[in-house]
Amino acid sequence: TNTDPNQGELQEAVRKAVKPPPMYKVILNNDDYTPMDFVVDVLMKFFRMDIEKANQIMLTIHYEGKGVCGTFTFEIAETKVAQVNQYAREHQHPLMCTMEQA
Ligand code: TYC
Repeated sequence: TNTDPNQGELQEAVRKAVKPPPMYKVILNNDDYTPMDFVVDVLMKFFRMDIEKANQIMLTIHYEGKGVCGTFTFEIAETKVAQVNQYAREHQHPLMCTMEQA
């Protein structure tokens, strides 16, 4: 038995130190205008999917309204969202990328 009066604080510090970080899903949303091929390119370029996986996720988004591209820590998720939205705007497509806590 440890009778150290600091043991509680130490245990709490260790628990915090090993707690996994919150994770965020990066979501692509469907729209009526972005070409299917462009969405497939985005999934391959920014989420490193092969063409079969990219096609599968694109069709899930098309038929179900949205789909998960990946799950990341906050900073990585935020960067993916910004990069995809900038790329879509540069190509004048309304494609919308968002994130939500997993
Ligand atoms: N619905 C689009 C079309 O019919 C295709 C599309 C798929 C758009 C996924 C956005 O995130 C998206 N051209």
